[in-house]
Amino acid sequence: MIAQDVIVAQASGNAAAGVAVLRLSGPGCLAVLLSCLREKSAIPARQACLRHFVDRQGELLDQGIVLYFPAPHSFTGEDVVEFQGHGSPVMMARLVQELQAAGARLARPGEFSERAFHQGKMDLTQAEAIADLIAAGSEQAARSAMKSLQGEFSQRVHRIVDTLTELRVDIEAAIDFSDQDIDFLHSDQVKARMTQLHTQLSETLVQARQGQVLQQGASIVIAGHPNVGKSSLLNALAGDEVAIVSDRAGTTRDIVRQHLVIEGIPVEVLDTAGWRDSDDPIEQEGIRRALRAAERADALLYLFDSDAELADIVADLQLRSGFKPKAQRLLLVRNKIDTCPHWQDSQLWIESHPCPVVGISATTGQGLQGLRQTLASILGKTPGELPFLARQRHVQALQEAATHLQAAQEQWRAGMVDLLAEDLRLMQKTLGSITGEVLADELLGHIFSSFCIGK
Ligand SMILES: Nc1nc2c(ncn2[C@@H]2O[C@H](COP(=O)(O)OP(=O)(O)O)[C@@H](O)[C@H]2O)c(=O)[nH]1
Ligand SMILES: [Mg+2]
Repeated sequence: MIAQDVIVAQASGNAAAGVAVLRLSGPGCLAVLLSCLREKSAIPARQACLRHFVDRQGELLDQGIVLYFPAPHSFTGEDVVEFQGHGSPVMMARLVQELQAAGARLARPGEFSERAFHQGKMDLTQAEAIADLIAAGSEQAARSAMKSLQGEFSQRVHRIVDTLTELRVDIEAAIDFSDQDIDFLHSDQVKARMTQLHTQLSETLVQARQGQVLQQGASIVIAGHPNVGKSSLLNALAGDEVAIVSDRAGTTRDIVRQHLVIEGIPVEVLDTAGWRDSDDPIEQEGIRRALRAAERADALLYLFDSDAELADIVADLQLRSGFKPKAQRLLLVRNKIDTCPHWQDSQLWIESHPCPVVGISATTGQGLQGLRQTLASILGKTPGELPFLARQRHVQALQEAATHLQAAQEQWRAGMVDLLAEDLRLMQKTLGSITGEVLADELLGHIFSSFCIGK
């Protein structure tokens, strides 16, 4: 796909700053910019040139640096020219208007990246990584995005596809030579490749799931009875007086939200109204919202007082009618252990799932570090290598590929060679959607339109 028109957008954020960057891309973009410059002399490639930006009457609007990147050695792979002017949002908007009058069109969100993708400058995961790097909610998320941008995720997918292609060649051979005595289908080579494929896919899926947590962030809800110290815990995690703490039950009603980074994961922590029977309609609404948030949470911290019995806790969790938190997302937190020194962390089986029980003191800070680590592991973080960043779309595609592989393995064992070949073909198609090799245009458009303008 070759774009014919020249697009323009401010590539830097739209805030007052020392410098702002306008970017134009497309054949003839240099001529468009030149028509708005006082100096008509040529702009050499990749060299900074000081120029004066004028309006149609020749009045000076801004002065700045012009940089020209002829195709194909540019971000989009097309001719690209940049004007680095003063970071005045008002003047930048005016310069964009002038460039539009000179023949450029305002870029759609993500259109620069979209053109880079179509020109083969990067694949889809890399283009998505740029958007995710810019939007990263923590340093770890940003570093993970850099890994994906460098192509680490794509390379992994390509390696899986390589193994898959080799396997498909073997299977085709098995089909071609099916009338011979040799059992091609169950040769050591095919066996080894099946196993390798399974290992590669599972390892990539584990990493992608972790990368997705970093990309999306997670929501953590603090729930429990009144006065157990929920608001105190939010404040302790935030290191700030975010929520009102009081020994009066029923203080917190509205949900109090705070964005934080816990063990490198961008999270939003929600402090909610304490669960109890109340006649006050406002408090009742607060409790209803608390339960709804708790059900949706990626991790639910259920807080209770240091002297509470664990059996009562479980009963209490099960008592709330219609409330079903997922056991694997549940973390039981015994607060105020400063008043009860003989406490040890443990675990409790709920719905045949081991739920960690950790002791903390929101007042003294004791146990908070352990709580952060346990939380991070509930959110899917495992120690070791920093994962590449991934999106929900990628995880879904990998899961789908795993389903095709499983079906393929069953056909393989049953000796159904044609069905096996078809499952492998579907698997390859699914993997191709991750890097964008096979993806419908409207899906591509949808992905790029979620980027911001100037990207
Ligand atoms: N000793 C002790 N008191 C605490 C601790 N955390 C909270 N409190 C006290 O418990 C009371 C209720 O705290 P608050 O955070 O408002 O509870 P919430 O109703 O669950 O939000 C306040 O008087 C807090 O000072 C703790 O770790 N140790
Ligand atoms: Mg509170």
